[in-house]
Amino acid sequence: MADLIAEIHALETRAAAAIATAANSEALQNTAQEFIGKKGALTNVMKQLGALTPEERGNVGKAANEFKAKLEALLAQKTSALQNERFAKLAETEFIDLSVTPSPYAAVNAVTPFGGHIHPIAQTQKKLEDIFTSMGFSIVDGPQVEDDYHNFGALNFTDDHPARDMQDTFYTKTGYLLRTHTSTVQIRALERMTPPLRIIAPGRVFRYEEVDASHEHTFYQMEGMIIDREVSVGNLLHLMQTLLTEIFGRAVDVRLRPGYFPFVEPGFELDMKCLVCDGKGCSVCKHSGWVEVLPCGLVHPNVLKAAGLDPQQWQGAAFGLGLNRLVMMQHGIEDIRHFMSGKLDFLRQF
Ligand code: FA5
Repeated sequence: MADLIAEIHALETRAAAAIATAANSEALQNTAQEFIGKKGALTNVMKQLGALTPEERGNVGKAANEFKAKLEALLAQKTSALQNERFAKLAETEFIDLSVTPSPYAAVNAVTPFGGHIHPIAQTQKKLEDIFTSMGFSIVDGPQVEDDYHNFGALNFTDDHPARDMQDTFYTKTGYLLRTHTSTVQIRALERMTPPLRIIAPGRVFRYEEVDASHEHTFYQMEGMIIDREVSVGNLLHLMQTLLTEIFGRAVDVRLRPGYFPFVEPGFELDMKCLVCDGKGCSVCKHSGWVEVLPCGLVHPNVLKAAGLDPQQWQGAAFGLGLNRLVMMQHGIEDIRHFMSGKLDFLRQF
């Protein structure tokens, strides 16, 4: 019996030393297993109890229980000492200075701070606005939810006009629609301004459109209109040329074709040579080498009349620039869907 009790005391000395030198909680757990675990040293000692008298068994059992209780107390003490040590180290290495103003982009990209910037379409819109205001144009706006009169009726689309189908329209349940073009603002400007006038109207338009590389359901146009005593096709084409040369910083290849819009007469389609494929043919230009960007024409007398102007006294020219496509030409963007994708990798290039 005395041997077994001595063995328990020896275990106690070894265990206490192991606990004192344990470097982390894993080492502590191993020590606990080694001495008081199911297959540990104490269990081995207890296996020898069978050879003892009941009294001796009681004495050895008492020594074993005391050993176990001491060890558990030492383990608990060391665990809390190790934890305190760890927290003290963390407080040094992971110190956060709450008085420093954080970067607004820290959460977006913690590795490389990234400053937000203006969307490429808005950048070009701003550039165009500067060009036009320097030529005496005012910037005007109109609602995106419109009525039939401003989107179609006043623009010389009669009720059963087949050209209404040219622009697939989103209608609301209450008889309104999402404007399909910025030409609505021609009418809104004529209602509240007196000629002579020069306006541009950049804005968002919507079409119930099958989306592909060059067609979006939601895109941007910039309307332009001049009303004066004498306005000619020559004035209009000069304006278009100025606009494109200023934006691209050089002369770009364009072609002019007759185009039909009920609100202009004559009407033109001004196409740009596709700069995504340099006219060779791609999905943006539908393999034609040309992209429709700038339809235009002289304001139809019926539009002037609807606005209460005498077509004998006043003439007008107007254009409806497709902003997304112009920006695609500027930067060689091969798919219109990138603009609204929200992809930062795309946006960061501009
Ligand atoms: C119009 O919207 C006329 N209001 C333009 C106009 C104004 C003509 C003034 C004459 C006088 P159109 O539907 O062709 O026309 O659209 C004009 C431009 O918007 C197109 O040349 C094209 O660049 C762009 N566009 C048209 N549909 C889409 C679309 N689904 N996605 C992206 N761009 C489009």
